[in-house]
Amino acid sequence: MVQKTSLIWMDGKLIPWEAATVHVLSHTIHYGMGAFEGIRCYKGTGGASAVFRLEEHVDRLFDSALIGGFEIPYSREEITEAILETLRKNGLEEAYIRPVVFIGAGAMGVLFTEENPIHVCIAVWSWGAYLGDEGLKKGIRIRTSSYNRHHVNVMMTKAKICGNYVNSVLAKKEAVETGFDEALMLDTDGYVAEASGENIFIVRDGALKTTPLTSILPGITRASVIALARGRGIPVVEQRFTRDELYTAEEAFFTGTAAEITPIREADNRRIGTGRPGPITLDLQENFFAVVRGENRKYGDWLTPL
Ligand code: PPE
Repeated sequence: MVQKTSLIWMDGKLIPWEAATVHVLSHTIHYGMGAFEGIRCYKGTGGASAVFRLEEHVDRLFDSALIGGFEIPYSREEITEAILETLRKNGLEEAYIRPVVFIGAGAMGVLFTEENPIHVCIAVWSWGAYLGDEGLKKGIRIRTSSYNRHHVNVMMTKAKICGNYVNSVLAKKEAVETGFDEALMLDTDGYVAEASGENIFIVRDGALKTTPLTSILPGITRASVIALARGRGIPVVEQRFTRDELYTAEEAFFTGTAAEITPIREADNRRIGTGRPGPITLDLQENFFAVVRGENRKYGDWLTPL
């Protein structure tokens, strides 16, 4: 169960956790139009906490709203400040941050109108390793989902729209119920797309390969890993690949705010590489955690101090 904190920011003010409730006729509950973000705040090695790539996450939230065709009734600066205030007032040094913008009660029917207010909430909580401590350390087992990832003209895949996640819920549930840790989702042409809540990388001949920004969410961790790898002299290509190319890869891993960098040790019951996190995955993991904890000045501008 999610660990309760004392306060949630709702429509401009911090209110008690229990008071952050919504009306059952909120449009988003029925039809799924809304947008959210997932952001992490880490405690730095020096003791001070900082939010990782806050500006990029706030920008993506506004992009999602623009794509969805609704307007966030606050500025980027106000949302940024609200996130920092919610963290400070809850006294969390490390947290997962969940801003959600949703369409409230008013008009019913698919079409929302000016009668439906746009609400914004920001909750924070402690969230450890998304796929378990052991998964983060030793790698996870994944299966190809029977569900495809969205076609680009069925859902707006560049947006983190609430309803897009019905597809993720179906895939994740199927994967877990059949004994796997996570679902690998193919695009509608049959190429590897992403996971239910993560982007994917494979390693071949010492180089990284990741899905191009076609039908996938443009992950901020993905972009960070590409920059980190290139900074360490590891070549990266953004190119479609098939599931058999994943099977024969030397290494593979998922990236995401929640999942961070999680190694994949097995796909569809086939061992990847040695079946243990490989050297490139471990190197990137180590460097990623050094960056988020403020140990690498080169990427200091990715951190917003609390
Ligand atoms: N693809 C999808 C579909 C996705 O949901 C995420 C984040 C990513 C890729 C990686 O994006 P980024 O976080 O910017 O690197 N998934 C979020 C929600 C997870 C959840 O279960 O809730 C997250 O990691 O916060």
